[in-house]
Parts: sequence; structure tokens; C-alpha cells
Amino acid sequence: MKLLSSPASPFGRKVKMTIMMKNLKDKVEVTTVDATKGDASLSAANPMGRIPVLLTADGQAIHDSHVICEYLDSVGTGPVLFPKSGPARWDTLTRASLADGIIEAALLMVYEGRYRPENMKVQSWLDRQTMKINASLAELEKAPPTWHGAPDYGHLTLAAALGYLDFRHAGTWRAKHPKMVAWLDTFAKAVPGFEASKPPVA
Ligand SMILES: N[C@@H](CCC(=O)N[C@@H](CS)C(=O)NCC(=O)O)C(=O)O
Repeated sequence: MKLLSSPASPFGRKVKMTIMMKNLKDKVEVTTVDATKGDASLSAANPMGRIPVLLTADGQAIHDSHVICEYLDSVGTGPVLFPKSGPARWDTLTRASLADGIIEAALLMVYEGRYRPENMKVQSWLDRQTMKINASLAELEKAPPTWHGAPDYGHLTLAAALGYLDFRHAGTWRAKHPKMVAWLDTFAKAVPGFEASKPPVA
């Protein structure tokens, strides 16, 4: 299998953690693709031009980090990352959805800085993204999500989100969320793939 991703991508980081947790490291070759530059191999695999994309051994292109992680969960070994049914499944997916929302808001803020000329920036829109991130973090701080046995896909996604806030937003979230800081430390000890997939300092 081949994973098209980039070291900076928080969605790619989720997939990289999944690869390690599901003991698939020797079965997936990770290729760096720059999604901002209109890469032809990426567009062929995903018309949206987004990373990550997984090319399976039989030539199928699978995209969206959730779909890739669920696929890898089904073909690898190790702990189950996606409960198959019942309340546990909806709990995992809902936690992942909140964490994906944090990533999306944080990413939109980065894109605003990257793509919009200075005189076209809209502060109220940036404030709205900040508000979404802060509201989500405040909720998580009330009751950091625990796990039994091993972290699941929802926990992986949350760790990727917090790692992205560290990477692109100077880790300012840490000051007001001590429980989540401790949560991330505990997660990093439980999932070595978190440290191994850390983006390089820009
Ligand atoms: N929902 C998608 C989002 C993927 C995504 O937005 N990836 C970013 C990089 S982190 C990207 O490829 N951006 C380039 C673009 O949107 O053109 C997923 O979970 O995989």
C-alpha cells in the first residue's frame, strides 16, 4: 500500500498513528506530496486534491482520513480502533468529529494567512474559528476522554488536533487546558506513533 501525505498534515498524522497501532508499518510506503502545488498523482487519486490518500495493494484509491483509518483498522492487527456497533461506535465517531472540527478550524486559519492578501483578511471570520476551537477545548477540559485498554480512533484524532495546535498555533491552547495537556502526555506514552509522526519544526 502507498500513503500520499505530508509531514505537516494533521489528517495524515492520524493515519500514520493508525498504521503503527495496527502493525502495518512494513506494508505501507509513505510518500510525501505537496497538496498546495496541484500534484498530478494526487489529483488522479483524489479529484479534491487533498491528502491523505491511501492506494491499496489492489489499486483502489481511498481518501478522507476517517475512511483510510477505518480501512486500515479492518486489515491490520492490534487494538480495534473503530467499535463495530452500538453506543461505543457513536461515541468514538462523535469524539473524532469534534477533534476533526478543531483541525478544520485551525487549518482554515492557516489557509487564511497563506492564501488571502493581508488587506482581504476578515478578522471576524478568524475570530469565529478561534471561538470554535476554544469552545471545543473548554468542553474537553471538563472531562478528558479516557480509554480502556488502548486509545481508539477518536483519541487518535484528538491527539492529532492538539498536535496541530502545537505545530501551527504555537501551543497557546496549553495555558488554559492543564487537564488536556496531561491527557496528551498520557496519550503520547500509550501511542509511540504520536511522537514518531511529529511534524518537523518549520
Ligand atoms: N476531511 C479530509 C480533509 C483533508 C485535508 O483537508 N487535507 C489538507 C491537508 S492537511 C489538504 O489536502 N489541503 C489542500 C486543499 O484543501 O487543497 C480528511 O480527513 O482527510
